Amino acid sequence: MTMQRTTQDWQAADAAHFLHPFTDFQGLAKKGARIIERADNIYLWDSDGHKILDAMSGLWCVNVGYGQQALVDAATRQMQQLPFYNAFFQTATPPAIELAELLAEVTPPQFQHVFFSGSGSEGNDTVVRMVRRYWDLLGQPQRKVLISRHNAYHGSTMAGASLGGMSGMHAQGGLPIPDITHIEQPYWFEHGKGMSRDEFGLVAARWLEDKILAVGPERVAAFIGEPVQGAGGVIIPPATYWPEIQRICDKYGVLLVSDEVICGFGRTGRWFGCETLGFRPDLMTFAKGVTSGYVPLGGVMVGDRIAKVLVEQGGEFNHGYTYSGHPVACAVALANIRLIREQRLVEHVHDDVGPYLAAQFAALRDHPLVGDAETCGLMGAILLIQDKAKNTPFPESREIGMVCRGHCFREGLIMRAVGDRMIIAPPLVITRTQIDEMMALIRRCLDLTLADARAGGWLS
Ligand code: PXG
Repeated sequence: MTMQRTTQDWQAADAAHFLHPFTDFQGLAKKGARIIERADNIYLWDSDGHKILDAMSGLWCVNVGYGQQALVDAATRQMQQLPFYNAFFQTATPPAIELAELLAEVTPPQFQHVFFSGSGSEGNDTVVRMVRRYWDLLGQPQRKVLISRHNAYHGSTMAGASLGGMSGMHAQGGLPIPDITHIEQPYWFEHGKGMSRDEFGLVAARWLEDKILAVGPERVAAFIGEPVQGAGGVIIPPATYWPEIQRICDKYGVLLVSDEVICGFGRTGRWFGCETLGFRPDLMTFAKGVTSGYVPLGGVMVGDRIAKVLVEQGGEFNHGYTYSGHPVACAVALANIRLIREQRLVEHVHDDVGPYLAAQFAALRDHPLVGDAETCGLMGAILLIQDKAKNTPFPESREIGMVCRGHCFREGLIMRAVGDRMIIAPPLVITRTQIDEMMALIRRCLDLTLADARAGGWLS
């Protein structure tokens, strides 16, 4: 029998041994980690018994919510029958084959093939290897350059972090790796002053054309982007942006890669973000929502243009992971995707809770701290602003987002802060009543933050 440990016991053991991702180790050791012990539906409970509404779906992944027995049963059955076998040496397992088949069904029609990885970062490493291999096979080995965007997030491996546009990540580890370059993000609030959103969308997309011409079109292999940037702060591009990106990629023969790690599996109100934002990628990275995070799984959907070359001209592709097509992960993904279908969760987001959340967010714009509030499906961002009339942001040193996030934690709500943007991405199973509950918490936390700002004289 294990001894019941207190929160302090957990925190001490955690500080002594566990190096957390993206964490100031010493700072956390002083403060003590928050220990999450159990979950159900859209709620978490910490080790002190506090109930918390998880408006971030774990880390953008628990699309079907917590406690779905069908996923647990699928994992249990598969672990009993065959917990592991690899897919390397001309072998395969039934769950991996069935999942490949089902993914071909739910993804856009150009996708009939999948390459499995264990995570989104690994998936993006596969993307880099695969697009360069594709151009090698076509006799254009000089096409090595991948273009991405500032403030993008594509993972934390060497290739993932290089594709990402987070300068703090590049600074640690000598990144980006060669032949990866970035353009500015399509963030209207920051870069689109004086333009309508639609005008700005075209301007931002044409930064890609400028970059292709600067690099030399014969050297550009691919462009990669998240349909809506997630970790960067839920940056929703203007409707004109992605169709123009598509046109430019087509014009120069550049491959188009959609990183669907967050946007995939219903998050935006369609199965994949590229369907909502209106473009037709050649490759799609996925992870997170494919299993609703119950077990790790990622991969890359490979469009027909590339699959044909890899299959017919390929020879051996010297790339793969021990857990490519892990049978337990694939069994859970199958149960998860079937559940999304049976419960019509994509339609639920598209027709019901997505529009409902959009209306609630629009109403937040009246709040004195809110400069903008926007959503795409079940992703949302609230921009906190110092002076609404003059559109002045808070000084960075104020860390207004962190102040608001502190209130959220205390009030029992998980809402993330990315700079001055407060972001949410709740589980797709959320109901209208639960959205009302979440919005009441959000308003309360905004009011508490406003009270701090007034008391501190931060409003100018
Ligand atoms: N692409 C995108 C678009 C992501 O959001 C990855 C790739 C990497 O996936 P893995 O499975 O390797 O983590 C992600 C991951 C945040 C946050 O702070 C977001 C992610 C991961 C960690 C933190 O919002 N997204």
